[in-house]
Amino acid sequence: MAGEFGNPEVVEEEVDILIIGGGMAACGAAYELGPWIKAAGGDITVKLVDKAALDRSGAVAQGLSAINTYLGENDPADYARMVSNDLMGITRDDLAYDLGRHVDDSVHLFEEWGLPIWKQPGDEGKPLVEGGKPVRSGKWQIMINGESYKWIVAEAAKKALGMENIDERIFIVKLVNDKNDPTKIAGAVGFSVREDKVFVYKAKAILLVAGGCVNIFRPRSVGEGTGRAWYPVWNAGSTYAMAAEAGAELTMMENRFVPARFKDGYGPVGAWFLLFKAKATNAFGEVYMETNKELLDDYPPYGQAAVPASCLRNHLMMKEMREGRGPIYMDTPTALAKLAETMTPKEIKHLEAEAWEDFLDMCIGQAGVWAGENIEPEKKPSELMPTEPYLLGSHSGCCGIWVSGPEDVGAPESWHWGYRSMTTVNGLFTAGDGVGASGHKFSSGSHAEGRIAAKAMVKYVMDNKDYKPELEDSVEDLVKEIYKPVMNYLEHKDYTTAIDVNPNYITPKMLQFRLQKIMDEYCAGVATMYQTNEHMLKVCEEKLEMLKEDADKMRAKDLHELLRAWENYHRILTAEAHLKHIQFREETRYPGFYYRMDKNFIDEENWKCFVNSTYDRKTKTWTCKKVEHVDIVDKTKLFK
Ligand code: SFD
Ligand code: AMP
Repeated sequence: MAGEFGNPEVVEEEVDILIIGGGMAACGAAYELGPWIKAAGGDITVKLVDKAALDRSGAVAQGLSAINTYLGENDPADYARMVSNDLMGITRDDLAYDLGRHVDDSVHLFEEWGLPIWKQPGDEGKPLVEGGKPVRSGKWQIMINGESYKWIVAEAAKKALGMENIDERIFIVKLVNDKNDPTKIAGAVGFSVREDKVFVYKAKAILLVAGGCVNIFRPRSVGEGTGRAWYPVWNAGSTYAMAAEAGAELTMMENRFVPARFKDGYGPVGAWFLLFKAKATNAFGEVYMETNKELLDDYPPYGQAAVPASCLRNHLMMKEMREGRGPIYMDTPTALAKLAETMTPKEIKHLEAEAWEDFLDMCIGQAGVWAGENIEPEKKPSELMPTEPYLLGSHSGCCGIWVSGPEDVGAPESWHWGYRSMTTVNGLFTAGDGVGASGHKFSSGSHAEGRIAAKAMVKYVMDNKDYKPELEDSVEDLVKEIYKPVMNYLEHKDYTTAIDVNPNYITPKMLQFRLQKIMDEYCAGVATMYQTNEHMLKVCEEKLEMLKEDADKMRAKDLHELLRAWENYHRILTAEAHLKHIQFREETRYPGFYYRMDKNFIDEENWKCFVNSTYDRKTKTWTCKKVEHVDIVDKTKLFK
C-alpha cells in the first residue's frame, strides 16, 4: 500500500516559483515576492520547501550575536573592496557592490520585526531608520541580541507567504531539467523526512538556497563530539551538488573557509577581536600578528592591505602551531582588564555579561565549554584553533554558483544575462551561500540577496508565461531513484543478524566517515595541516571514485537514514568539485585555508582569474576553465 516504508505515496504539485530552503535567503525571497507578484497582476503561485522547520533552520538556527554586514555610513564601493581583499582579489565587484547598496534595508526590516539592535549611549530605543547609531563591533558589523534572530525573520517570511505555501521537513534530492529544453529548469523532487511520501514539484522558476557545505572533512571533534561543527551540519552541499547536476556553472569551488575559532565549542572570534580589542598569542604570550608580520610580504598585494585577509591571518597563526609554539590563545583577561580601566564595577559586570552573551546568543556550546572547564574569561585565556574546512559563499568564503549580476555597474557583458541572480540554467536562481565569487554577505546580505532574486524571478515567470514545464525523467524513475537506499536495505536486511554488518550495503554514517577521512588526509584537511600536492590530490580522486561506487550501496533503514544517505550524495559531489578546482588552480591562492605545497605561491600573472566548472551528469565528468577577472572598483585604496 502506498505510504508504507519502501512504497511511498507520491504527491505531485505544480507552481510558478519554487523556493528550496528556508534559511536567510529563502526568507528574504518569501518576504519580497508578494509586492512584485501583486504588481505583476497577482497570478503567480509559490511554494517554499525546507528540509527542516523555518523557525530554526539553517545557519542562523542558534541565533547570532552580530549582523556582519550593515553599511550605514559606508560606501558600497568600499564594501566591494573589502570583500575582494579578504578573498585575495578574485571576487565579482558587481555582485558585492549591488549587495552593498541593498543590504541595509533588510537590517531595517529585522529591527522593525522586533530584532533588538544595540545602540550607542543616548540612542537607546531609536531605530536605525530614524538615525539611531548602532554599536559597531567593526567597520561593517553591528551587535544584536540575536538568540531569536531566525525566529523573527522566519515569522515575517511565513506571514508574507502563508503557511499553506510552505512545506516543512521535505528534503529536496534533485532538480529536474525540462524534457523539451534541457537548458531550462522544470522542477525538483524530494521526500518527507517524517512520512513515506515523495514530492514532485514542477516550476517555471526555482530559487535554490539550501546553504553551504559542512562535514565533508573530518571534523576536529570526533567520538563524543561527533556532530559538533562550526557551520550548521544540516548544510550538506545540496545547493552546489543539485545545481551542478542540473548543468549550472559553478565558480571558485577551490575556495574554502577555515575559521579560527575558540577551541572545541567553535565560539566566534569577531566580537573579541573587533569589539573587545583582544589579541591572539602563542603559548609564550607573543602576538603572532606582530611577530610574524614579515610573512605578509610574501603575498603582495593582499598582504600589504590595512586589514590582512582572513586566510593570511590564519597563515600567521599556523606558523606558530607548525613550529611548536602552540597552543594559540585569545588573551581575554588583558582585553577585559584594559576595557575595565575606565569603568565602574557595575559597568565591568555588564562587560563580562556581554562576553558571555556573545556565545549564548549564537554558540551556546562554547559557553558550555567555559562553564565545564572553569574558564572565567576575565581571569583565564581561551584556546583558539583553526577548524576543519567549510564550503560556503556567504561568510568569509566565495565558492558557489556563477550568477547573472546587475547591469548598471559597468561589469563585463558576460557577467549578466538578463535576470539578476539567475544561474547559467534558465529559470534556476540562487542567493546567499549559493552565489559564488562574492562572500561576506553574512546573514543580512543573504536575506537581501534572496529579495533581489525574488524580484528577478517574478520577471522571469512573467516573461515565460506560456512555458509549461515538463520533467525530463518519469515520476516512476524519480521515485525509484530517491528510494534506492531504502530498497538496498529492504532487499538485503535479512542476510545478516547484525543490522549494521552486511556485505551488501553500507550505512550512511560509515560512508560519511570514509568521505571525511579521504578529504582530510589527501585534500588539505587538518590531518596534514591543510597541505596537499598534485600526487595527494590524485590519490584523493581515485579514492573518491571508489567511494562513489560504494555510495550506490548506501542503505536507509528508516527515513532518517534516507536523509543521511542523500546528504552524503550531495556532499560527495561537492567534495569532488572542491578537489577538481584545487587540482586545476596551480597556485596557493589562500595560504592559511589550504596549501598546494607543489605550487606554494600566489601566481598573479597566470591565476588572477576565476575558475569555473561544469558537471556532465550523463558522463559524470567535470570540466574546469579559467574565466577572466576584472576589477570594477579601484583596489589601490586598500594598500598603505
Ligand atoms: O559569528 C534544504 N553567520 C553570520 N552572519 C552574520 O550576519 N553575523 C554573524 O555573527 C555570523 N556568524 C555566524 C554565521 C553562521 C553560523 C552558523 C555561525 C556564526 C555559528 C552566517 C549566516 O548565518 C549565513 O551567511 C546565512 O545564514 C546564509 O544564508 P543561506 O540562506 O544561504 O543559508 P542558510 O541560512 O543556512 O539556509 C539554508 C536552508 O536550506 C535548507 N536546506 N531544504 C530542502 N532540501 C535540501 N536538500 C536542503 N538542504 C538545506 C536548510 O534547512 C535551511 O533552511 S559569525 O561566524 O561571524
Ligand atoms: P567571525 O566571528 O570570525 O566570524 O568574524 C565576524 C566578523 O568579524 C567578520 O566580518 C570577520 O571578517 C570579522 N573579523 C573577525 N576577526 C577579524 C580580525 N582579526 N580583523 C578584522 N576583521 C575580523
